[in-house]
Amino acid sequence: MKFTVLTIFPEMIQEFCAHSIIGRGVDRGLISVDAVNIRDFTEDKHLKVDDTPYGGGDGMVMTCQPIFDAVEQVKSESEHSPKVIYMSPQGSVLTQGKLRQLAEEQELILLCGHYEGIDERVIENLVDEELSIGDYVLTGGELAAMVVIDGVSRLLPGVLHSDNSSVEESHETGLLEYPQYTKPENFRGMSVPEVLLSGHHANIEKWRQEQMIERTRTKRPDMYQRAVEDNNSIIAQVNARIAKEQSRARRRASRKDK
Ligand code: 4G4
Repeated sequence: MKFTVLTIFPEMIQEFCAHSIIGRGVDRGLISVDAVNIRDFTEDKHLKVDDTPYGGGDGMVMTCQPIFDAVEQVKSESEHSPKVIYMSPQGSVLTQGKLRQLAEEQELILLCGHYEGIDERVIENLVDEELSIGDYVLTGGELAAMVVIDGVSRLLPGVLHSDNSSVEESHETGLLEYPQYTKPENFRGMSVPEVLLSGHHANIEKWRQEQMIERTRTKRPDMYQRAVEDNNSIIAQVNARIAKEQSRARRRASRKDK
């Protein structure tokens, strides 16, 4: 997967992509990230990339010329006719499903805005998709682009470890992940749930499923509601088990009565 990021702060992108799992993916040749400086394309003699808004108002707007030239140059050098994605608060909100969709592409151009945003003619004529990482405002699109690079990259084969289908869980199941613990068994008097130390795999699995449901219900009621409506298989499994245990308990109680 190749990401080309159009930005006035290429160092932010380069720095981010040199580290951790993304950095390793780059080193292994699984990801490539090209941070292109929009300012390198300006024809303005003072290297300006912004101007005052028509109609008046606060702040500055990024101008068409350097962005059109940058996008045209990047596209002309590519064999894959990459989609241009504009990171903006006006975009559709990013989801795990959208990341999975983007991970199918061979190359993406991520356009980062600053100031009050970009001249609308860029959005109308160059941008294929407007994406937001959430309903809040940032000073620039770079952090949002880094979120996309990170979220897409971890879905690519070989970036995390051998099989990333297993790491996809929480959003594949439509539920939150179960809690995790590691050594030591006792830290400042806080212990690890007994069942996890038992080695009883069926009970551990049961406990984890119950935790996923309970956590989702309390921490993300919106997500839980969706899961119930979608006949979530884990919820169905746990409910069936509870029903079975209850009917067994009732039979035991009625035997004692006789
Ligand atoms: C486009 C228009 C993305 C881009 C205006 C970018 C939040 C997100 C920007 C702006 C961004 C997001 C300067 C307000 C850059 N903020 N939620 N800022 N602003 O994905």
